[in-house]
Amino acid sequence: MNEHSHGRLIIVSNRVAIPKRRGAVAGGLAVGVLGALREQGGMWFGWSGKLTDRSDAEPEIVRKGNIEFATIDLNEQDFEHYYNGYSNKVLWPVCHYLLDFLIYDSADFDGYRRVNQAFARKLASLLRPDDIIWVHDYHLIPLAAELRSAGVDNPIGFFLHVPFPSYEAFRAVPGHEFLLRALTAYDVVGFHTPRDLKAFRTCLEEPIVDATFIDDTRVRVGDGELIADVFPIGIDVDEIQKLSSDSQSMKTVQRMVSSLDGRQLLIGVDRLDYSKGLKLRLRSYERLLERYPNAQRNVTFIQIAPPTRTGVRAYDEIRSELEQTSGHINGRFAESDWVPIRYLNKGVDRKPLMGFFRNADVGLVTPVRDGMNLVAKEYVAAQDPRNPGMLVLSSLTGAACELTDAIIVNPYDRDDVADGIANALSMSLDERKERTASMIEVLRKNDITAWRTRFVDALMRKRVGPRLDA
Ligand code: ADQ
Repeated sequence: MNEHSHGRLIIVSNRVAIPKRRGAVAGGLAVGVLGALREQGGMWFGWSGKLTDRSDAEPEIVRKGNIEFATIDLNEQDFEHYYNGYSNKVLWPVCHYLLDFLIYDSADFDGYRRVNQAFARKLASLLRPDDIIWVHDYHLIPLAAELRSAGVDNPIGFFLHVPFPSYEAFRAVPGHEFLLRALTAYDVVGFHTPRDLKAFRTCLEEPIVDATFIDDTRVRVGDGELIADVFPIGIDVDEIQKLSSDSQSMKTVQRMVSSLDGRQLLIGVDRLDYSKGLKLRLRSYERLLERYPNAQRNVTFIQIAPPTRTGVRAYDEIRSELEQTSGHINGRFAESDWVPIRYLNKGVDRKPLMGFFRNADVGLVTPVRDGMNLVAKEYVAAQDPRNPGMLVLSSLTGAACELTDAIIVNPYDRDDVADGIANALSMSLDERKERTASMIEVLRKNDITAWRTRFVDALMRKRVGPRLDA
């Protein structure tokens, strides 16, 4: 615990994940944030997941242990514009450098601003003077500016879970000047990797905001000061190791293993999202079967990808594309006693999932762009240290900045990925052990506690710094 840890930690994110039962599937953000709140105590504020035709609903507050969950319902139209619209059809694709997926409507931008204003208004009434506020992700960029206009003077930090695009991509966003100015209303702005921070600096150099760099992480903005720094998100290594070894006695895990019939297993686990490079991954696997005929009959690829953001057209399309591609590959290579791809269009609970990871000879993590990618980290942590599998990791993920001992591949190059998989499948036990041990060391150093402690400490320093002297 750090020296300034009095006062509540207020987490704000689009969606609040109230834990219902143990082992339920959670997104990357939820896993990280719950860990932070349990340690520090405080409140998690955001959308309830429910839609309403009203727009004046009061927050509903539920307490569980040392955490209060304060949720608001969103007006159906607002949600469509703010979430499906500006957040996921503009910001998500641009942050992932996938500009072809950008679909803009000015009504979406209006909705995005409206929902941020509503979040600020409703949150402001729940705040106490010694709270520190930590805002998460691209849905809520304008929140600090809105809170400041509502008179909130507390330290406010922002963490971006997706990549930050360099100015050449960012300027394609209608409203990017507004977003950039809004980002400078925070006290601390955090990214996963040095590359994201560098990209953010390319935006601050533009004459949109009046920003001067004092050093690597401190930026003077007008007469205030902003910290922009790197805080790589991590995992709870011990928790994953325990889940993964405990899961070996589970029926689901044992049935999966015995169904392999001694074949080597490749595993991919992602939300069904075009940034995850799933179609290219299937094509790379097809290339493996072509180039390394020995792999035929001797490997099984399980891809687990539950649908998300249904109702956004690009997401519905990718779903049917993947069904087609996996069907095509299975049709081309399957035998009466072997199917090359098992494609599961649903989520799996956390414990058996870690058990699947432990039994997989190769973890395939090949997004065309990813802020961090926690699956890569979980896969490595879940391995049996006596006989670990190997991670094949896209160079375009944040995780590749840290897990340099994985087999790093370019997800756009199917030959490179196929060779990477073949290399992983045939790697000696000594080399696998050595690489895994050094990756585990990195995972422990930058674990989930380090992530939240470093961010919260940076934010706390703002409270004891100039703000109190003023
Ligand atoms: P996501 O894009 O959701 O997160 P990721 O980092 O891989 O991606 O986190 C996903 C989490 O959900 C992991 O804990 C994983 O185990 C779980 N999960 C994913 N698919 C699953 C499935 N099919 N079944 C069960 N569980 C599944 C965003 C950013 C990332 C960033 C995180 C955290 O896009 O780049 O790493 O936030 O900052």
